[in-house]
Amino acid sequence: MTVKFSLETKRTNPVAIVTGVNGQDGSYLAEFLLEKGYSVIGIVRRTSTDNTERIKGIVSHKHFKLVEGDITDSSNVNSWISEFKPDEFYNLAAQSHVGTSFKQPKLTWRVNAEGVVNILEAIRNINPTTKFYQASTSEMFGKNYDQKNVYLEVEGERWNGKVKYQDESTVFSPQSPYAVAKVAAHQSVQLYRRAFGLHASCGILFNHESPRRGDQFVTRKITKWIGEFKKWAMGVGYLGSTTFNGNELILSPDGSKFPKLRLGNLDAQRDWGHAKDYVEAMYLMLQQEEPDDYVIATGSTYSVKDFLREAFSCIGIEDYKNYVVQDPEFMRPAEVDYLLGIADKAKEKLNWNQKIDFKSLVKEMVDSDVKNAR
Ligand code: NAP
Ligand code: G4F
Repeated sequence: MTVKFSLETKRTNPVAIVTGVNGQDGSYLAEFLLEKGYSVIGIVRRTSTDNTERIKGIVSHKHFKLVEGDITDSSNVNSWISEFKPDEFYNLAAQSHVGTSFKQPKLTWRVNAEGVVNILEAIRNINPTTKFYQASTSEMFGKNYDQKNVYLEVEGERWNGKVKYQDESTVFSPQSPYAVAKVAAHQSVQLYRRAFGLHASCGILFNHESPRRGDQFVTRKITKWIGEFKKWAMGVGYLGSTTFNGNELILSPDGSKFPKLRLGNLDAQRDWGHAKDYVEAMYLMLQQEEPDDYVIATGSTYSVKDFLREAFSCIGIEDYKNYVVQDPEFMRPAEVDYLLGIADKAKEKLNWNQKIDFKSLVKEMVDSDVKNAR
């Protein structure tokens, strides 16, 4: 029996609006909140084809309601706040691809900056007790970092040196239209907190991934390619007897061809965590008495090359180099070279901790793409 969603539940359950609910983070957050007993209103944009793949497990949950909408339409945003009077509002909607933001800067600005002001205004004017979460990002740091001396003992050896890192006090230096818009949104949230007393917080989240990651982001692009490559190679039973030729892999002896993996900058370093861990931090921020901003990160950094090495090793290939081609199409006009976040504030104040490490994350993504390869 399907039980119809009803806001009667509001009397007993807290109500949360989640924008971008069909995105990677939105889908995990909605599941997390439903498990905590929330009623969740998930906002999706109208599209001509079904875009609810990531939330198929919850769409018919009795405390979940899917609402069509767009954060760039302020009348639309106002109507959600008036109708649902949410206790919490998680804004995860964004044009979230940094590379695309160089090609569509104005759209990125409208969604990632103006869209956030639409929500802040709606909360301020209609239901100022709604607590607000904004999805800020480590991209805001751009090329900037701080440095500190660290003393470590590694396998009995003492090591001391400087570590480059970003935390809540590192100065922003955005390197893309995406990051410029996110800084504007971040500072708008801080302003509405100071000026109007809103309970509005920003999570400065470093990169986080999962099998649900969009396939244009580098980690998923790699693991999806590996899944399809493995299927192709296994299909004719010759994994390991591939020859390398320009842009293609050729399987001997049947001669079938498969395009190599085309990537951009392989030297960029990222602090990669798991999305499931990170949505818990979003929730914790809104449970605090006082609103604030927090870095959420693992404290470790890996290059795209490191990710390639780890991911290819999951299917028994020790040297990825013959399988990858560098393509200028995927290089960015300006790059963020290095990210390593220190989440000490979140650990201390939110009691948040990362549970899934880099190796397990990569393995989970490769296994999932190998299993689901078409
Ligand atoms: P994602 O998978 O790309 O999800 C973004 C969602 O926003 C999608 O559901 C998209 O809908 C929706 N959206 C886009 N424009 C919209 C609009 N105008 N109105 C309403 N919805 C709109 O991104 P994600 O990885 O889950 O990230 C969630 C948020 O965290 C984003 O704000 C992102 O910028 C930020 N962030 C992500 C990371 C990360 O590493 N994942 C790190 C820091 C911050 P469609 O499906 O229709 O496109
Ligand atoms: O996976 P990416 O596209 O993620 P990026 O640019 O770091 O942005 C992601 O994380 C941010 C948090 O820091 C979020 F705010 C943002 O919404 C998004 O979720 O690229 C990672 C690195 C970059 O240096 C890029 O230049 O990988 C490099 N890269 C190399 N080849 C590539 C490719 N990136 C993509 N997308 N595709 C490539 O072929």
